[in-house]
Amino acid sequence: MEFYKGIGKIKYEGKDSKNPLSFKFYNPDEVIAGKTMREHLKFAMSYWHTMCAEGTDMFGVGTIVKDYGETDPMESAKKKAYAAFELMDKLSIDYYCFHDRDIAPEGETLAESNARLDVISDLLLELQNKYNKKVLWGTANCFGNKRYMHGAGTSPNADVFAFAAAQIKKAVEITVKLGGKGYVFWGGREGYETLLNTNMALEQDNMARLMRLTVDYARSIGFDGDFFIEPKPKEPTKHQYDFDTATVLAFLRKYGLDKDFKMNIEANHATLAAHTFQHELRVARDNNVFGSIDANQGDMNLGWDTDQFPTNVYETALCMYEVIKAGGFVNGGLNFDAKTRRGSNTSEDIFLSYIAGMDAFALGLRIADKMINDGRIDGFVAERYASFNSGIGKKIVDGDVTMAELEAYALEMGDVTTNISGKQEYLENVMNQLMF
Ligand code: XUL
Ligand code: CO
Repeated sequence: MEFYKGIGKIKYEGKDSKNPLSFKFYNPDEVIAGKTMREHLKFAMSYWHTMCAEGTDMFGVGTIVKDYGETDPMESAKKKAYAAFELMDKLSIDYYCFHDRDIAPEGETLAESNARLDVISDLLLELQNKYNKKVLWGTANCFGNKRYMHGAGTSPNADVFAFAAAQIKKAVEITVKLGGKGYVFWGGREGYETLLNTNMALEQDNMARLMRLTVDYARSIGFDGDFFIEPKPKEPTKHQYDFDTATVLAFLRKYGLDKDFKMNIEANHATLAAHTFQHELRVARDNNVFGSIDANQGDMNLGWDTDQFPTNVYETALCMYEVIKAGGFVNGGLNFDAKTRRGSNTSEDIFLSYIAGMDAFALGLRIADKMINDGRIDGFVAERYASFNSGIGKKIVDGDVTMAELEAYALEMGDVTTNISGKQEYLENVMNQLMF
């Protein structure tokens, strides 16, 4: 059965093509800086948005039906799996990401939910082999069900903690079964609405306990991939504990979890935290915890997570610059945690959206490679800090100087006489020259 009728395999046709169902910039097998674009970008489909989300919002029902012609939820889940692989095949997307409840609907009991996951994961494994596709990462949806109204790992209710642990245990098992090399913790409702009813210290200690239990269990069943933590400052809770990369790093280090976790940086989460996407990537790279990316973009006029498909090439270029500088993806990749607008409600729109996102990142990769080969930006930064390569600067860096020696040096100088320009506008113009 074909789900996306009338849409064939999307091909690279180059930048002058007017065919909407073609790639203009993403040429999977083209080699850039020693690797194919496919290897650099490691695109992944998000199961929840693409296969499940029907365009509902706070004010209205869905605008696109995704039951795939079935009324029984398990039959619909099976069709969803077939449709997912047809879509990935047609778009040349090699990976997918899922929450447990995206692939198999929750049952009346945990045992029933687990049995459903067993059935669907058998089918997914069969389809992965048939189409040569892989899981990028798996995760557990510990936020949708009403039992998680006060959080999961940070719930004040120990029964909820236990239930979440059981759900995560199974999600890890399914991820391992499907060969996933990543497991994500996004703090669904791990945060608070008001401190008047919250024991923040206990909640954070408990979250760390849940993460430690998960890591130890996953390693015991042979998971050798990365755990990713996905920062977000707010939404759904007023204050999410995993506010941004710097906050998460402090948390991981406090609880001794920093060896097992890397970051999954989402563009729209960065901007919600009043950071740029590049800032979050840079903090991760500088601290050796860059792992994976949830590729999307927000709307700067709105204060929430709009999860739009990324089309801003300035952002994708600076993102891919950070990715290349970080040494590229290892177990991570570019997961399109993005959805079509509610008004873009056809299957064709889903394809057009992925094409837009993939082309934007392909352009980003091409430009990042140009930035690095051009060398002006890197050269400028190196030169800007050259005072630390010799003399007093080198002594500071080497830890080879005392406060008294620095004072003697400053007294001798009398005052600082030179400070070179930061040339921001010049560098922004270099970016434009490289981009256009
Ligand atoms: C929510 C979000 C999640 C995670 C996975 O903002 O980004 O979809 O990526 O749970
Ligand atoms: Co995300």
